[in-house]
Amino acid sequence: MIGDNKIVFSGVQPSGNLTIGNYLGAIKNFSRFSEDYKTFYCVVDLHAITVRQVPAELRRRTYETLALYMACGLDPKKNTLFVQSHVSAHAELGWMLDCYTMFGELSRMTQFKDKSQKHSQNINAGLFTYPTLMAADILLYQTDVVPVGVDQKQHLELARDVAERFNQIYGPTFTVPEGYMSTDTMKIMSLAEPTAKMSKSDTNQNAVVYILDSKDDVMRKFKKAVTDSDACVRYSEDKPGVSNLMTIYRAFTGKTFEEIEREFDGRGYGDFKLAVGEACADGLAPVRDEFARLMADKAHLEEIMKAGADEAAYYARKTMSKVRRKIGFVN
Ligand code: AQP
Repeated sequence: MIGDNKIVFSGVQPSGNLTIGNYLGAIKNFSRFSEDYKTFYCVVDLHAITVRQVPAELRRRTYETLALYMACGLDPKKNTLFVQSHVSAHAELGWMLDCYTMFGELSRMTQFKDKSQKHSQNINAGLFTYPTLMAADILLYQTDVVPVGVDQKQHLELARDVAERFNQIYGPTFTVPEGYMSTDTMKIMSLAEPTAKMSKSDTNQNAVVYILDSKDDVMRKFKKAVTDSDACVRYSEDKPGVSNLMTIYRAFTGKTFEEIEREFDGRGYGDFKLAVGEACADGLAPVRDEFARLMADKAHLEEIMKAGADEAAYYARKTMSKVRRKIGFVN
């Protein structure tokens, strides 16, 4: 708690162009907490380098991710917006928590297994200890609630386990965080392979809708989206393509699955895909416009980063001095 307010922390990696999965699964939910919680939203650049990044692109995407946070409705006056590498306590606590995390626990993480397969030439130690750095991000701010997509559930469980282990050894030190996963949009799937998560690093451009895609691109991608052969708009586990499009349509229109099924009863997939594309492009248009406006003033973005990092560092210092004392480091 800070004052009377519970604490919220979340982050997004500047590891590619952000997708509607990142938007619907995470960022769009962030602003729900702005009024009644103390919120920290971070651009997690330290996490991004677990996969090789082109330096100029990493720098540009760090600005872009911050601008997207704001374009998606996060007011820097109500939310602490900052860049992870600007607050050195993240890396410092990350190392300490490595020493309270078991090799076996990290070996079980599905993201590590997936990413090791995808990046078999670069299975670095950071990729392996990624979840401990994420635990440090969260525990540093004594976070109560972490809004994330369902793909991060396993990492969040690990953060809870590490916090409980540390508290058991040294007495109450960290708040044990809860996840917040919006049931509506927990996992948006690839348009080309609807049993796989939509991911910003997917190399198939038709599989992924980016927040900043033009309307033409959005429409084209939905037109090509993989469905099935029974030409019936119905939500069902054995219809992953259609169900994924219904989830996206519901998120942008607020309609229920029953309403969507009625709306497209007896109509082909062509009409349906067109409607999903329209709803998505229209929903993203204001974000795109605001993003362009914000990116035109880099100095302003830098001021926000700086103020956010100063504030985050203030709270991080409090946790770090407690942790150092408990572990037995000389002050
Ligand atoms: N497809 C998705 N559906 C719902 N939520 C999603 N998130 C990501 N993809 C989906 C959520 O977005 C937040 C930020 O994700 P991240 O940048 O930390 O990394 P990620 O989960 O690894 O996302 P990507 O897009 O798959 O990135 P790459 O390709 O770089 O690995 C998280 O809360 C995540 O749950």
